[in-house]
Amino acid sequence: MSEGNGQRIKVTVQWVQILDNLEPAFKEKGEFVFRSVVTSDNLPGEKHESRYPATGHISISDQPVVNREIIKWSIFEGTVSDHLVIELFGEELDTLTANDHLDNYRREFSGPVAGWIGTYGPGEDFKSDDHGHDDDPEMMSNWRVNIYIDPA
Ligand SMILES: [Ca+2]
Ligand SMILES: [Ca+2]
Ligand SMILES: [Ca+2]
Repeated sequence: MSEGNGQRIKVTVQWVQILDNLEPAFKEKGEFVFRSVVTSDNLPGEKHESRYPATGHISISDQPVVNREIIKWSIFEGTVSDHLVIELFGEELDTLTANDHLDNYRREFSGPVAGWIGTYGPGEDFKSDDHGHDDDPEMMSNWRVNIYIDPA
C-alpha cells in the first residue's frame, strides 16, 4: 500500500488469436466481445472495466494465419506500486442458443512495478514473473492473447 513509490503505467491488449471460434464447423467466424477487469491492492475499491469493441462485436476466424486480430485495446492507465491483477473474459455471441465463453484470462503482478514493464504473450515472456511455473497464462485452450505494460 505504499504510495510514495508508485509508478504510472498503461496496459494494452495488443492482439487476440482465436483457436476455436465456438461455432459449428461450417461457420468460419465467431462474433466476439471481450471484457477486461483490472484491479490492484494499491487501488482499494477501484475496478477498472472496459469492453472491446466499445459497441457491437468483432468477427474473428479460427482458421490458421487469419485468426489473429490486432486490437490495441487500452484496458488500464493508473498509478500502482506493487500489485496488479489483469482479467479478460471473452464471449462468443449466439442468437438461438446461449452465448459461448472463451477461457478466462488472469495474470497477477507483484513486486516493484519496474519489473513488470514488458510484453506478455504465448511462449516465453521477456520478464520472468512466472516463478518457474510451466503454465503460460497467455496460452489458453481456445484462444491466446498478447498484452504489454508501458510506463505512462
Ligand atoms: Ca457459438
Ligand atoms: Ca456466434
Ligand atoms: Ca506467456
